[in-house]
Amino acid sequence: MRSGIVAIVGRPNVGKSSLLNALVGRKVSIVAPKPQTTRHRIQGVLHRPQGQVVFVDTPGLHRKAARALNRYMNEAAAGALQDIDLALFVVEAGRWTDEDQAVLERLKTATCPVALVVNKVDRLADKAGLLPEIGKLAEMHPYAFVVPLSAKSGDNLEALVKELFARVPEGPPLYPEGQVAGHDLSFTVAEMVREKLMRALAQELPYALTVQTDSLERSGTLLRASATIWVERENQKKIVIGEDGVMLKRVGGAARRELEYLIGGRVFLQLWVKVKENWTDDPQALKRFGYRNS
Ligand SMILES: Nc1nc2c(ncn2[C@@H]2O[C@H](COP(=O)(O)OP(=O)(O)OP(=O)(O)O)[C@@H](O)[C@H]2O)c(=O)[nH]1
Ligand SMILES: [Mg+2]
Repeated sequence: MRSGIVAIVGRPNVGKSSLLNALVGRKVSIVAPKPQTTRHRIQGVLHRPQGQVVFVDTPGLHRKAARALNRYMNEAAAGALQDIDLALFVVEAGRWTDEDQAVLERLKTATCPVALVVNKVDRLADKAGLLPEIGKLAEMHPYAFVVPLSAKSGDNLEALVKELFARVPEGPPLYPEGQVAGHDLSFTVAEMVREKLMRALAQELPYALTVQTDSLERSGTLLRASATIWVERENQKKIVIGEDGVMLKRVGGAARRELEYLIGGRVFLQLWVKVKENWTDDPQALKRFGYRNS
């Protein structure tokens, strides 16, 4: 049996979480079109007859980290590079930015081998440019291997899985058979609500909120959950609730439906909105809301 730990790193929005979900075959990490969606290290497990790969999805490494929440996210991502077998550096096909360069500089100091994943190849209008692009990217660092793929369509995903199992060491499984996510249902509920908020709310508001599950109660196939959406100001609370509660209903409905699909049972979800001023830059509040590195 083979087993190993593989961290998925890169700048925000390149498709790290999408890749994790595609690899493990289930949504264990939330995905949104906006950058800085993932805020924690998220583990997902790929089970195959030949062994197990534990992936660690990470927040996108970013440079303008003025607030304590952003510093936490960057630390969470950088901290994932320790004690692992391989780092997957994810970039977007046809797009190399200064932020990608900054991630590469950081990876050059890592002690683990680094492989390059060129994601979103489905978006390329001109596929003929891909091969020369890969050639150029491959020259930038002695990567363990380079795989172009699409996390969205699944194109070439198996090539990556094959490379991974060729590199992870022999060892006992790290997770019990059948367990795909490293976190519990309480975290899933909070993240699902946050994903729907990220998708429903415009501009900056998603960055000013966090979600905490307050209670979970399972009876048979029914799950009763209650969660609080924390924002920084009263006017943000108004927007999250919406006129006549329309926004909150929409977000709650979307989260409930996906949770029902996930657990294969009925979900009763109650949402509250509260204000904690300036929480994104308040170390005490961050800890209280579960943003703890160590
Ligand atoms: N066309 C296309 N879109 C993709 C692909 N992979 C991811 N996306 C989209 O890219 C956006 C960002 O995806 P995420 O998986 O959330 O990206 P991320 O790197 O985890 O982002 P952060 O958590 O913010 O760092 C979403 O809109 C995805 O649907 C892909 O292979 N092809
Ligand atoms: Mg992500």
